[in-house]
Amino acid sequence: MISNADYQAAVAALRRARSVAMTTHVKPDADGLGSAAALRRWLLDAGKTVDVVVPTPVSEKYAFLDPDRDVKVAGRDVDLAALEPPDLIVIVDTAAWQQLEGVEPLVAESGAPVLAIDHHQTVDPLADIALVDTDAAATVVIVHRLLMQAGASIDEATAGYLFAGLVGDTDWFRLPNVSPETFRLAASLVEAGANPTEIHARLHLSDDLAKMRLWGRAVETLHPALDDRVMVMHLTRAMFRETGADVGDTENLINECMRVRGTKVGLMLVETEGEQVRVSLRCTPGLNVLKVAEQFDGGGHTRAAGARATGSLDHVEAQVLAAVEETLADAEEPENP
Ligand SMILES: [Mn+2]
Repeated sequence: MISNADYQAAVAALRRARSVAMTTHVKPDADGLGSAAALRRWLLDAGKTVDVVVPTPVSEKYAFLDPDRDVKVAGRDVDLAALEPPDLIVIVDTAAWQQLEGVEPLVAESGAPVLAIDHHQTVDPLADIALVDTDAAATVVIVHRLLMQAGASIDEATAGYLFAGLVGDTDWFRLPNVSPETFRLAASLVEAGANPTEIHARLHLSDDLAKMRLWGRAVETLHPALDDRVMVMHLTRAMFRETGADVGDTENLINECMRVRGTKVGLMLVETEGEQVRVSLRCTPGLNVLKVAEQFDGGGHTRAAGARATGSLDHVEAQVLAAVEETLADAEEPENP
């Protein structure tokens, strides 16, 4: 829960700042970009200077969340060392250093106060003001509350940005993070002009063939582990090379693991540069894969978490499965009387 006083403090900090730099996590998603776009629109309206700098490139399907083509990628479009220090830094949809690789200098070295708006479990002490509500289905839910507190009006564009974040993080209201509040917010955003059909088409009917081919290759690697309770997927560097797909094309791919009947834990392993492997985990209700990710210095949510590890795919798989087995055993332990 976030207190009213916290919202007031955040609104006051935003009002005070003449220049604001905003950022979100690596592999920016609809929630992070939608949150940033909504806040940016409000701040620009108030006559402020706003820079949105993200750690890694933005997938083309999210271009509608950056209509002015204003979002810059750190290191590629902007040299953080040369950036004029802003009056305030706003981080949306993460509060974890690990998710900010590439924009740490902005957050750590500019000397400006930091406002973090997030709904993830992992909260590093990086913010002066933290609006963190792990019960919120998406960061846009918190951003919407903040805009309401500030007396901002939700116009058609802003409604679309917030709606995109909401459906992105709830997978179109299918995940257990939804509540009556989620649907009430969705209804009010549609009333304000958000167009679900159009947003669905932008987000989901815009894949390129390279991505579809990568997904086909990835699905072929699916194999069960730990008595069929875990479904594992491997992505090698060669698959990216051969299909022409990029890492951004793996977003939501892990959900394919969970489609196999009886699967309790989905594990996707992606080979990246060097001997690095990106580990993504999903699980059914009642299990906790965040505990697994944390053993590898990762983070996320109870049922959707991630980390990085070093070694071959098979080596990392064995290590992660050992941790998953503990989690499964914990969950199966009978409750104490
Ligand atoms: Mn989110």
